[in-house]
Amino acid sequence: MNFLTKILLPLFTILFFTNSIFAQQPNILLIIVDDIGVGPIPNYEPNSTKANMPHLEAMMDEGITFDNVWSNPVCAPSRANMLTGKHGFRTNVLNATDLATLSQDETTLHEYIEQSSNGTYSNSLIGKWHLGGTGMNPDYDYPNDSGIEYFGGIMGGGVSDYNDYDLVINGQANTTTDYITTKFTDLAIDWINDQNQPWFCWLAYNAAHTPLHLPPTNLHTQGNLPTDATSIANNPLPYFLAMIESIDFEMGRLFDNIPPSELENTVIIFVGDNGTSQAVIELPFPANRGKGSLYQGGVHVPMVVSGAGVNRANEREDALISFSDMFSTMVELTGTPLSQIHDSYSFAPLLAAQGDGQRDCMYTEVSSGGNSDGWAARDETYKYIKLDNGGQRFYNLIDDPYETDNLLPVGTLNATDLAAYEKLSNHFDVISPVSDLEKEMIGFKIFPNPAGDNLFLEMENFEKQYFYIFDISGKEMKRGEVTFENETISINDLNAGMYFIQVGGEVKKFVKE
Ligand SMILES: [Ca+2]
Repeated sequence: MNFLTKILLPLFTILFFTNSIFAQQPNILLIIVDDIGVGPIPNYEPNSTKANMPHLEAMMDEGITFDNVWSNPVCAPSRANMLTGKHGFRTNVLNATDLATLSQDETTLHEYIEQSSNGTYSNSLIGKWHLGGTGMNPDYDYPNDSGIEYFGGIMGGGVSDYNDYDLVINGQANTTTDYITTKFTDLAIDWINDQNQPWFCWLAYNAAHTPLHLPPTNLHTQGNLPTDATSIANNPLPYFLAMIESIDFEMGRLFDNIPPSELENTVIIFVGDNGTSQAVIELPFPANRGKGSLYQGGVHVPMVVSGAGVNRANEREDALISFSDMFSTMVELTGTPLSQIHDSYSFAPLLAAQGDGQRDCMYTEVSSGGNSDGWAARDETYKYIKLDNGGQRFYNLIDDPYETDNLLPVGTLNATDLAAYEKLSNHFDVISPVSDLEKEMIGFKIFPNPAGDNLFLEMENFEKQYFYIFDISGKEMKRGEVTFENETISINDLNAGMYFIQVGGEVKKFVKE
């Protein structure tokens, strides 16, 4: 690095990430795919059968391919992690059943961006929701009531038929027979082209979740396969690959339908929500170590980032990235500095320039009621798994990336292995209490909620600072100094409705009655 870039690069980084006036506020397109681990994705180890993905490979050529991204083992907890920046044991979204409901008390990424950008950004969630409102008496407003401005998609974890399903658009459900991957793309194209301000689009394809099937012929390269259930069950892999290819085809159509100047100002993130499922995962991942498991086949997922502000063409990045890190990263990309919040550490600086990631350790968990339940932690080299049934596993992922050689029992570990074991096996105890750093970030409580004429603010770590109250459009309604640990804020001049209060880096939602 020469003298000039040494001086200019930090300056540029500061301007880019702290002052949105200097950066044209980029649009953000977050593409989430379902049940696709690293195996079938081009340019990832292992070298198993690959889907044909020219549009993703073009993203790889222009951007960064991440090698150490960890999701949760199943869908809903992964989505909750991204949407809140918190691990599942804090939000209680730990499995993928209808009970995996995200409380509306949580501040979602969409709400946070709406507020932190003062309403500059519009937002949408298109495709799979799977975080509440399903069950016997479905609540089709649940996504919108969770802070999503525009919702168009499916409420639950999947559909029984990709050509026949209930599509919900902003609270209205209608049976739809358009091929679902194409339909979600159409909704995204329409919504993006309707925006006249910076936008954040969360596009969650339901492919390649079961049921495995053959997509329309023009969307894939797997040929004219038989479509009866027996043929699919006997040889499921090409159907899985065809479904992945249909996503890539539709991604290409989406990019082609965003005006070039708009696309140039868009950050595009492609990420898998959990590992490949048992029916189609290939060796060296054993079948019982795919989706649902804490092994690498369940949680090691592909991520590629390209577009506006991504200055590292055709590079690979081995920083440890946890799904919760999406939250602060997305917020930083919209121009608000947020290096860390909850369990979320921003990797936005890595998009602009090479550097060290923020993490030396990461965590994942699942609680689906089976023998695979438990948690896992890893650092750059080692991985520890703690099963709820008491079982423990400990691997060196550099020497043994497919976890074939359990280094335990403890008595057989060498000194280096033992130090790592002690650190990782304590990881849950380290993160489960509120950390000191987090106390600074989650510095206050509010009550009652809903509130009447007064809102009471209780500071946990008192220091003199300002509070700000915004309405749902992001308009500042009130500000003042917090001078005591217990502050009473008069809100009798606010109309009834939903508001946000911000103190320091933390935002909470409340309702004025
Ligand atoms: Ca999934």
